[in-house]
Amino acid sequence: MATVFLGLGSNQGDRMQNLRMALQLLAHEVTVNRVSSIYETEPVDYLDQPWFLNAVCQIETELSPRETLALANRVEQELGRQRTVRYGPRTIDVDILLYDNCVIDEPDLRIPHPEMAKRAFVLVPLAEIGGHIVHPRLGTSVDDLMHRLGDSSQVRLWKEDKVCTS
Ligand code: PH2
Ligand code: MG
Ligand code: MG
Repeated sequence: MATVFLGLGSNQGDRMQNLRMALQLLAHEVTVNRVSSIYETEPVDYLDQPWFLNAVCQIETELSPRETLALANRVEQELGRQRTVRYGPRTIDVDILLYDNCVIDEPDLRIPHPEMAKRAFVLVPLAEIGGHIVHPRLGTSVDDLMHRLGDSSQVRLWKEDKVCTS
């Protein structure tokens, strides 16, 4: 059984619903153990796009890294993701951040996620559910990576407006 951390992001359509649906689809195939809070985050890399909702979940699975990638891609397709601009807007992005202590460097599959250590929108939710996890390439915990982080882009806890009818 592998313990895997997935990053989820959405900045098109009903962002919250997209995250919920992605988690539901994942839960059909793997055990979703923990889900971070949802954060509203300023776009990075490609700046001219709407703010994202981001979260991280921890799953347990018998799927191999490549099978987990196929599952992530399937969830993206089912939620109607169109691949247009690299780093650009998307209904849903499902990224493998960490897969046990695996280090994989293949053209279409890089684990740990090559960008994770420099992204606040990944490290803030990841630290919430896996701060003690050690990045297998850098040998540094997620908590420490967060403290050393140079990314000043905004990451705010997202509170849904709840309409109370009772
Ligand atoms: N994903 C990207 C590029 N930029 N910015 C934020 N805030 N959140 C994301 O999930 C994100 C991004 C490419 O995957
Ligand atoms: Mg991504
Ligand atoms: Mg992706």
